Amino acid sequence: MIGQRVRRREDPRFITGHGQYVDDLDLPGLRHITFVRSDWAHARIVSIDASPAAALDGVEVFTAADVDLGRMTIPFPVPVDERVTRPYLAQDTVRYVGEIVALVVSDTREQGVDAAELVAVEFDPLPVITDPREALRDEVLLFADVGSNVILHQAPESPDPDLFAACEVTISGATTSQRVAVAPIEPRACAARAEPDGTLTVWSSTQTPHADRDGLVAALGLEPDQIRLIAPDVGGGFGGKGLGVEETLVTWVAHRTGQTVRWTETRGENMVGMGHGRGQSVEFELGGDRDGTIRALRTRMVQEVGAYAWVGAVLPTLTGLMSSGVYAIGRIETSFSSVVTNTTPTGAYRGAGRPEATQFLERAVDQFAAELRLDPADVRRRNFIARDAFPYTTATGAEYDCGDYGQALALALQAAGYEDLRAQQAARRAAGDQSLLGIGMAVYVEVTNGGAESEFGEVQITAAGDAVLKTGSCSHGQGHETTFAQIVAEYLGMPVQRITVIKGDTAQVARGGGTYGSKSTQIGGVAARAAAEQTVQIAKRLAAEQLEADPHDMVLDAERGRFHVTGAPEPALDWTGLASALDSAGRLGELTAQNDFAAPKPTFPFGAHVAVVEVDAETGKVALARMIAVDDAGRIINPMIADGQIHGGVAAGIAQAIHEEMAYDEDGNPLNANFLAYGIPSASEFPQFELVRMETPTPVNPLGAKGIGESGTIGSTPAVHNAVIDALSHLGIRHLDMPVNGERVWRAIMQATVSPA
Ligand code: MCN
Repeated sequence: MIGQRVRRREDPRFITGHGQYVDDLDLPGLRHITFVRSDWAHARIVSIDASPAAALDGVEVFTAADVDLGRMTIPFPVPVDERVTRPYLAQDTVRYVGEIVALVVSDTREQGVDAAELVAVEFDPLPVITDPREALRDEVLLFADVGSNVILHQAPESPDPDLFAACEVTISGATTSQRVAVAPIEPRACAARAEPDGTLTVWSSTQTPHADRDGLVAALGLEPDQIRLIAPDVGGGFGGKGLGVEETLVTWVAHRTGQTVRWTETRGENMVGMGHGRGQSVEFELGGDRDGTIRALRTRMVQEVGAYAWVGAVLPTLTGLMSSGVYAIGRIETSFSSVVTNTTPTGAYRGAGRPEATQFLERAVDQFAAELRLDPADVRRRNFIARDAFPYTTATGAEYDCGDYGQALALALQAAGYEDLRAQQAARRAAGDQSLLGIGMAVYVEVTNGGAESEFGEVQITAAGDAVLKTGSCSHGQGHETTFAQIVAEYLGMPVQRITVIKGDTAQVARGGGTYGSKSTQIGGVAARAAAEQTVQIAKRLAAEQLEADPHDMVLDAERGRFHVTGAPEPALDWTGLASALDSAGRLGELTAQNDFAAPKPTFPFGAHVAVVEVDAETGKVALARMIAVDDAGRIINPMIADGQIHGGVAAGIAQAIHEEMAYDEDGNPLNANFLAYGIPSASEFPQFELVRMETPTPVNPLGAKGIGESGTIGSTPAVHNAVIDALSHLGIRHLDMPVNGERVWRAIMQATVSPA
């Protein structure tokens, strides 16, 4: 089963409208929660008058004064001053448009919207700061008592003033990985019900049910068995779904009032309320020899945190770790400052910290090649970490497991027809063609299961001889109901159809880390495999009892799912027969196994992306003509699903390069917090992606699998970015910010100093 293109088993449910999302749940006595959010980016709250709203029939209003929750904790330890963490409801100051000021409980959603409009908040505006580089100057402070907007800073203890002393050529430049919206098609939603026995049932559109349950019990001062948290179908998370202030407040209301309540985000609310992605700028210096050998790199990163410390604050640590990319660079110094501004807090978004590294490094390598007048592919090849150098530790301390970066680039360039494309480019330039051809490449390595976490899996055989897998991973679009069933099927010797995958319910799955960091297959999948193997061992012993044979002689014929003595296919017992015999004897419970797989290390997927663009010299419009992607995630469980993951990731990466940006005006008003103004692309904006298979199994886990969920996002952005600048390189253009399209490109062409001739 492993390696087969099995169709996603979950899709018939989704495409026929039978998915069950939080907002679909039919909950008796349900009341609705509406949040009153600030439309000021920075202001003192002078007063809140909730009485007109509370006068409406059945409406209750809660403000900070009513809620005894303290401050929201970040899901993992982040060394920041507690004063920069977020209060659940704004207390005396709001610090971004979208911050929650009050919450309304009502019988209907419509009444909630009306009531929210009646909550009268008097604001006294304060100076606003939205630009992180200006925020660095600390002229306008978000937290006066803290005294600085820089909430986290890391730099080498003793920076080397001679880092580039041995370099013949040193270039410097900058990239900005602009702020983007996570924009899952199902916005966030949470429902909570107070049960008669005093416990709570919570349904949440989340990636991490067990961690959310733990966060909720900590916030409410309860015990783990007092909250059951269920993630039903989840319509995309992309790194951004987990326990936030809203889910905690919804649960608090149910706990406090004994009611059943639900909140479902609107799109406009999602665009300002859900943590934004990226928001990092990098200044770099890269030096080396005239032949293209890279010797030293220095980066200074500025990370936008938004108004309160959240996951975004620590993303530069991952960027720093991955700064060497696929290259053997002898000396690297990185530093970063994470700064608060009057904007939505930033958090994880597909790639989370690693795309930023590839984005600056692949620009820097192109710039270095341009300076030396060398082919960018040649410069890359000269500097790759050799395929026989693994395991390899970079100058930043990342321990790469395995890779073959030269082969990935070779496959991508071959599929693209690189030499031919360069010839076409030269011909168009010579002919003065208005459609400028650009070829961009990016070779990347990223880290998945970066925290070397563990995961839980449990296999149970049912009375009918089918299997149930309970996994701590929490698929929210990735197709685990198919791929994890394939893994279990492989080791049980059972058809995929006979395996049910249960996830996302703390009452049914003993423990779990959830799904993020593209870690599920390499830990959850491995735990599932181990639990299946253990179940087979138990089954051999139990089948031997039934067949009156020596357990050491028993084998499983995995093709047919039957147990028999080695070398003697009859008598045999299949799963159905064994389960039925054990069930009759009241011993079915023995046919089960649990496993916690603790990964010894992270894994490092890699690949090469090539983009071909056409830029209209008169308008600056960028059209992506071709996108070639080689993504190596070790051994692939299901190539069809892996391809789908690459498609989604590549689409998101291209979108950042040429379409998307969350923009604010100088007063901190979001300018495009809806799908009319925000450039979220649809399939019609993309060419057919050209995927090339490459599999280098990792030695880190017995499946040989690395993560694939984020890879597409990582190589594609700089490949497209490089392609657009490559199209304009003959005009002397060496730098353009993303999203690189339209007016920005047109202006650069207008201001270009080099004539095409
Ligand atoms: N897979 C495989 N062979 C491999 C690796 C993975 O067949 N060597 C399959 C897996 O079994 C799984 C899928 O590909 O069905 C993704 O697996 P994996 O790379 O292990 O990643 P996770 O399941 O942990 O998913 C997380 C990752 C992340 S971090 C983001 S963000 C993201 C992504 O997945 N968000 C997504 N893909 C998404 N896809 C959808 N539809 N929706 C999201 O929100």
